[in-house]
Amino acid sequence: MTEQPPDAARAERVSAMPDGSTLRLALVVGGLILAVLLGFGLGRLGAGDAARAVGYDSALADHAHAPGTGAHDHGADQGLAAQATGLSVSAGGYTVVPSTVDFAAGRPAELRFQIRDAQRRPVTRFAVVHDKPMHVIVVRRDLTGYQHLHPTMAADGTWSVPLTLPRPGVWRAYADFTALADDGRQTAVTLGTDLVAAGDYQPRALPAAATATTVDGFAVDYQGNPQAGLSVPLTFRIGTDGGTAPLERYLGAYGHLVALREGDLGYLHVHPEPDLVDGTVRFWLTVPGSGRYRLYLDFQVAGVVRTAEFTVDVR
Ligand SMILES: [Cu+2]
Repeated sequence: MTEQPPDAARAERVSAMPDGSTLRLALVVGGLILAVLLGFGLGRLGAGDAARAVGYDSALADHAHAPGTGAHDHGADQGLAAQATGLSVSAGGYTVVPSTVDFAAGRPAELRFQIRDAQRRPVTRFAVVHDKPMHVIVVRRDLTGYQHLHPTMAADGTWSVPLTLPRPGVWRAYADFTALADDGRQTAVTLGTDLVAAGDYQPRALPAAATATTVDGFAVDYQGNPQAGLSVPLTFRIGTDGGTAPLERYLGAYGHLVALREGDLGYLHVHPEPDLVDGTVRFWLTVPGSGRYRLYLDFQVAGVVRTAEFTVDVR
């Protein structure tokens, strides 16, 4: 006996009944009503919702960029960009599997992990995005101790990078990558896993919101007003000796900006413009909702990368 799809089997049973024609009519009418209701429901979804509902992978696929291009053009996927990531060890069919999550505070160690696919196989093919196939961000639960690392991959797909967690506490490590599937499909994912440094955790309060700060003698400030659900430009100026510091490209762009959300450490992608604007570096940031966020701007001057941090209060 050949297998039939459930619908065909049901239709056959129905037509075998004495008053099959009446039932068939009822089924056809019911199906029409269902189709109308479904169409109505889909029509009510916003553009971003529709992209999430149907085209998640394809919408993300254009997130990968050729080596060194740095810039992003994401006019069409701001619904996606508005979602915080890095909240889960699994997303998009990929899972981060750390070798160990236990670290001794202040002692140099190594962070090692694999990315596994839905069949639990280690992933070994990644697209180069911002000059690197893998970006790792590490930060403590209170949003202090930010580190931006680039691990190297062994042939078996194990990534490793030296890591010191300087103070006790629970830390979050984010793996930000674009996986290449066998069929060439690209999936941009940020996965998050907690790391632990046992000891006396003394959390620090998040600094008050400010648009200016100083790091190693560089005065860094930004203009722009982040708003929930909107892609908003943030323009950073790095000042030195009364002028604008000569920024150098770092990882294919004049700056790298990461935004993390207070409360759940949600990770936001931020997209830089490729060129300086009057000596400033501009990003487009979409925050998914009100709340406080910590911004981390990596910039390079005279071959040295520094990080400027800001608290943003989005109402
Ligand atoms: Cu990176």
